[in-house]
Amino acid sequence: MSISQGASQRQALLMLAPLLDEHEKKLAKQFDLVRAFDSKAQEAVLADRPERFRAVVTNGVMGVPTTAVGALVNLSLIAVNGVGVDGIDLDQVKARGIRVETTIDILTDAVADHAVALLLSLLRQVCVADRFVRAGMWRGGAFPSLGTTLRGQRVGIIGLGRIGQAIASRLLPFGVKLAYHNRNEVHGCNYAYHPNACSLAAHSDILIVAAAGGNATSCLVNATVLEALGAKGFIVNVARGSVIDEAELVARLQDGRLGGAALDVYIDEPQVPPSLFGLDNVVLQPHIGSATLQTRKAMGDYVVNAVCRHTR
Ligand code: 8YV
Repeated sequence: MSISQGASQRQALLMLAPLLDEHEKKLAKQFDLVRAFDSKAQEAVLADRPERFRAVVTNGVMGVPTTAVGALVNLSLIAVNGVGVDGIDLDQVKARGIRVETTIDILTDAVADHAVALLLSLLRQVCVADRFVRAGMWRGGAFPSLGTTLRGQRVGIIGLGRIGQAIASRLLPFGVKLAYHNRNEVHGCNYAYHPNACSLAAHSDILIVAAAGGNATSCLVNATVLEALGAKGFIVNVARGSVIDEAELVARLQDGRLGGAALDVYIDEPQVPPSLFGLDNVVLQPHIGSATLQTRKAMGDYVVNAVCRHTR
């Protein structure tokens, strides 16, 4: 075998989202990495021998657009650096027999930890108080408003999957009363089950959204649900922006029909409704639920192994 034959045997790997450097380096030893992180770059790649790709690496938000799956005629693996598959048309990939790997379980603890961090930040005004100190306002008098205790609150969790359950178990020691809404009642779970999000909201002081994104949950938290949560209600979203009617949420936070919100996710990331920026009753995060070094390393290891196993 000549050197040039050896080189040409390297497979091309399409990356629709980045991994940590160490993982990209590992993949680059074996594959010709072709990075296309935005729609323009994707269009160009798909116009240039798309049949060379057998595997795609992506993340939960990017998924793989249906047009890309259509063009990638030899695609047999989608490796998601995340757990969400709402950016993938599962019927389309199933019909083509394309395997989908996710980092299920690996990020559960990190996202659940962050949900609790967001909830406490919101109730105890951690970010507002931080801004108060940084602005030198403390010298002008004590911090003017009191926070809200978590103890004894009625917490409703929307989506009691792995992450929802991990959030629930972290909150129990705070002495909260837990209830949930889920597609189906979770067998063996003794938190109160509500068959719809509105009933859960009406019986909650705090709603935590941990449901998967996608058509089935699009705007599940709508005006009626937010109305039921009420003017003193708080909401935390670590799932997908699409699960909440974002325009309704923003309007209610602005005019006081909702107590407060802590958001890690938005409908059109990285766009965040600018009207939220001036509000003290919101905590805003740039989708970092799983973003600890340890978790991202474990996720990347899983993705690299999945790709290497599949393309051997
Ligand atoms: C991931 C996510 O970390 O798992 C998901 O679906 O949304 C995120 O928490 C994201 O995919 C980045 O890789």
